[in-house]
Amino acid sequence: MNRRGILTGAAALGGLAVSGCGQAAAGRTLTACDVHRDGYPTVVAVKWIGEQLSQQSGGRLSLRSYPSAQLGAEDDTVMLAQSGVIDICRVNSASLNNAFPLTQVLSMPFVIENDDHLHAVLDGPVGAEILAGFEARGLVGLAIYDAGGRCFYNTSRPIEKPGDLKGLKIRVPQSDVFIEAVGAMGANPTPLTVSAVYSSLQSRLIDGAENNWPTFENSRHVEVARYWSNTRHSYSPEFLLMSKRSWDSLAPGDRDLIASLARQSVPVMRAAWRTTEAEARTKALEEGTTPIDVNRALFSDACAPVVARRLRDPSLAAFHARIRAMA
Ligand code: BDP
Repeated sequence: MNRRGILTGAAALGGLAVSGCGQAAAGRTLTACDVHRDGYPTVVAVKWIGEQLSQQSGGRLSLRSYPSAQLGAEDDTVMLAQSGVIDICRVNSASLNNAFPLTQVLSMPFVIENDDHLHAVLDGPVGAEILAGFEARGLVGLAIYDAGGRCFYNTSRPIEKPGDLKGLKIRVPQSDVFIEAVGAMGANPTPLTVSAVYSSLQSRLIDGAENNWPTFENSRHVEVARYWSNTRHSYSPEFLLMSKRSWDSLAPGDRDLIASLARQSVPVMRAAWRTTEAEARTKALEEGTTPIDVNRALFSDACAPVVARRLRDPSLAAFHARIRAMA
């Protein structure tokens, strides 16, 4: 992690903790962070949890949300949560892939077919087992949220088949799964934080990226990258994680309340997601995005060898088989 980033985030929270001391008798304020701006469905869902938490605890517990990457990039905030500096972080599965291998199965290319398939997987035992896996590593898995299907977009030309990506520098999250998959589909994968994508597209450091409609439109990548290819190559979902240290410091009844609110926030998030995704798509098309239909099977075939290599890990293979059986 960037040391300056840790210090800035920790200093901001240190200030909060000091002011929080004065409120000790009044209650406890949990910190929650997100890289997306206020109004994005993940931020909406976590704020909903906060409102319910204040109400249902009679003001003893509350939640303060830090959107727009104020507390750092996603992998940094995961470490801050593990060490108890941040209480709750919302991050994409991609930023967990390297450190928490089980999450790879949800980020892999072409493992999930569509939203219904994603929901069946996340709402069933697979989702629960993956969430439970964080406990041994200083975190508590609270919920998994939608992130839609990720697609390629670029500044240069229509991408219809994997070969068209050849020579293009495509930004990917800092995840080996994404680096391998995007490379297998023909592009030069370029790992960067999501906050760096807009300026990197503008300066032509990269030719494109891959993400969902809301990130493309909300983060204004739409202004620079005109060609959108409907690959939906990954449904890499969002994780809501709590610091195990914070969790352990709460009374059992308060833990149950947070766990239950996190579960109830899933339909809240999905409702916001459906509207936001549709609106983002409409706005992007109005702003001049050229949508390109693709044959998904060609992209999936290109990824097959890298998926097969990952599935040499028997625990990943077992999860992958269960997920595919639900497709
Ligand atoms: C978005 C996720 C966000 C990730 C971003 C990325 O919501 O958490 O940071 O993708 O590509 O879809 O890094």
